[in-house]
Amino acid sequence: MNFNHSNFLIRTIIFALLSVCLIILGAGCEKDLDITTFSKDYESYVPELRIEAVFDPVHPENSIVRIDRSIAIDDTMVFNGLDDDGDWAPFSDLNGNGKWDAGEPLNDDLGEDGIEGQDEGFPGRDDGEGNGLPDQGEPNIDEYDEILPMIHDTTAQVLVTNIQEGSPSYGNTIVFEWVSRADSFQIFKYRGPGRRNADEEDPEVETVYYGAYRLAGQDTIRCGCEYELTILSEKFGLNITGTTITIPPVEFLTNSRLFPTVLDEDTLVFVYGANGGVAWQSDIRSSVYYIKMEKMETSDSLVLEYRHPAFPLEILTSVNSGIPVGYEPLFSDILPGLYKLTVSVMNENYGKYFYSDLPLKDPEKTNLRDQFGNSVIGVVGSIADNSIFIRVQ
Ligand SMILES: [Ca+2]
Ligand SMILES: [Ca+2]
Ligand SMILES: [Ca+2]
Ligand SMILES: [Ca+2]
Repeated sequence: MNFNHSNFLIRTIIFALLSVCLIILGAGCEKDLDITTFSKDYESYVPELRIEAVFDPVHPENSIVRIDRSIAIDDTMVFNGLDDDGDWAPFSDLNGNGKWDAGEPLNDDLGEDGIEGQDEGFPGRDDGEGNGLPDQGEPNIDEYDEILPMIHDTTAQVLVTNIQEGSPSYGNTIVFEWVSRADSFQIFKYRGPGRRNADEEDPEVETVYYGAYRLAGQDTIRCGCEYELTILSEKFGLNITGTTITIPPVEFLTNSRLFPTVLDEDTLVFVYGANGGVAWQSDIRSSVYYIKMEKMETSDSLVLEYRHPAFPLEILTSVNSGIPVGYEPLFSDILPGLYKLTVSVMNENYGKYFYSDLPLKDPEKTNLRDQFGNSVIGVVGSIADNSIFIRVQ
């Protein structure tokens, strides 16, 4: 689930940044000017709610509703330049003289550019570097751990009602409850002299948790049902609704006339060095696929090989009576071994939101509306996954 949610915060902030940038561009300024010079121009920026509700009928417990507010770059409540969670590390004063000397590790005390001064002949130290104090721009200052809790809306009511007539749970309303560590994503930190040659350095990987609303109680999200999401936000005075139909996972086409394959129990078998591929068909309402290829290093360890979005292929779909068909080529350079291919399929609503260049509040991009009929940034949609094992030998 992480691929979509990990970008959520980033996109929320980028949205805020873009809003600010547009205002600044409108003021005709140069990029080097201090952004605070224009604080009057964007002090009227009003934070908005951004909602991402994604139902997973295959693993209902993975269904998630994120409710955050967008923020402006000058939001000094959120970006306060302080180390609010106490994980910032000053330089190591190895000789105990109370000041930073050449050769002493700077740790997080890298100055406002967040880069070590003498790195690759970079001229001198910048403001705040090695001063023993936390400064804005340094690692572990205003980082995700600190700012995420400040942008989450933890107080909303989140209700999901099955509005699919004939469904066993028609009319039932499911409650989603706030969970402070609902999911996580990973960030890669590049430190030290190799920072600008990131490819050469092994990054430090940090897991960042964020809060969201999760399924509570016994009821579940089903497949092929229409749901209405209702979000009551007292904080924003909004009553937001949207509907979506959950769609089933893809069905792999093994040994079909079009895609003859060798299937050994549940595993597709390919010959090393030969080109091949895996095909699947999916619900008529599918829009975007997301492919994840992992290698099984040991019996319980999967290592990500690659992942990317994909789309139904028109030609294959037309020869499949209009039922969407997707295809993932397996190239001849895939080394022998056991792999797991996971195909996630997004329904129309989620696909439009996830993969479109439209502005965030375009009524085509978001299917959420407030009580006044205005578009709300975000989506209610569904995603379902299915996996198949592949042996290259
Ligand atoms: Ca010293
Ligand atoms: Ca400092
Ligand atoms: Ca911190
Ligand atoms: Ca802070």
